[in-house]
Amino acid sequence: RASPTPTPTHFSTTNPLDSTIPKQPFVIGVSGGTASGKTTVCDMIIQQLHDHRVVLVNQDSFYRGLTLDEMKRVHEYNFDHPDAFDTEQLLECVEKLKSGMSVQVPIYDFKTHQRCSDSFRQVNASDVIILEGILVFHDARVRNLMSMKIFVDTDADVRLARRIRRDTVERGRDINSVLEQASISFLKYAILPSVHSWESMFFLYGLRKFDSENLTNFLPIMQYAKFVKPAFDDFVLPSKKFADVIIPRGGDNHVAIDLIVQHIRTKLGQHDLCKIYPNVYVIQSTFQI
Ligand code: UZR
Ligand code: MG
Repeated sequence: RASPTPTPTHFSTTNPLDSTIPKQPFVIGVSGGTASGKTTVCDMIIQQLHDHRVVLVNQDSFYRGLTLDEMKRVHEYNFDHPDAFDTEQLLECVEKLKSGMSVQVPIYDFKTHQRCSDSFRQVNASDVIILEGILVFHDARVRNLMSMKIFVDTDADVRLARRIRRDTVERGRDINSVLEQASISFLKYAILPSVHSWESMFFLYGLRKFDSENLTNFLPIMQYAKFVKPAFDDFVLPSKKFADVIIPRGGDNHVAIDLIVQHIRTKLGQHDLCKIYPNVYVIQSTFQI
């Protein structure tokens, strides 16, 4: 899958300051519950590290495409379980990036639940690799490739509200009426704990008709109650203990992001002395003789 790339210069011995230590990209893992603000945090880090080459790899890209049978029963498919991802492929991809190779990352379509069969996203070797996703801390082998692990910690009700909005915008589901009818705290405390089946959900909403239109409207909430929330409790939250840094309030926490960026800069400066890329060594001013 990886394209044949020339041996990266960071393994070359032409660096006058340091010819022995092979330089490796700085791999950052960013985890947290759905709609916690992972992508926002990553974007902010990338923006602030503008003078380094940074690439973002999403765990989402490694969702397995659904089979025909799974597609027929898509409302019963658990997208929040570790098995929903091709972790072997993700591991191989991050290992290659870490060793300075460029890779082809699959493209996953959230609307069709399929992978794009004929195109990939080319991700080039870089100074910093950010790996983002709900379960990037789950597999120890993936975790061990990370130089820094960040957990974005945002309240569940805030995440649910964002998640419903995002589902509406991205998948054209008419859930606004639901949000107008029921406040988020009502959903959290009254509805979600008592939802055990589609029928009880409809009963709680005073809906007698179990028709396809209602089904579409309630799919994001049903998925949240049945799979997203339990999987968060079972897999995402326990992986928080592996984090080096926990960011409360996600992208709103500018102080935390500033601190993280400073740390990355220090680390890159410390053990690299020079920037890994571009292919010509740039001696940083502080080390110039
Ligand atoms: P983030 N997901 C989908 O909704 N459809 C898919 O085809 C694949 C995944 C959702 C998944 C999970 N849950 O909670 C979320 N469902 O994507 C993870 N249901 O993405 O971290 O950006 O929220
Ligand atoms: Mg995301």
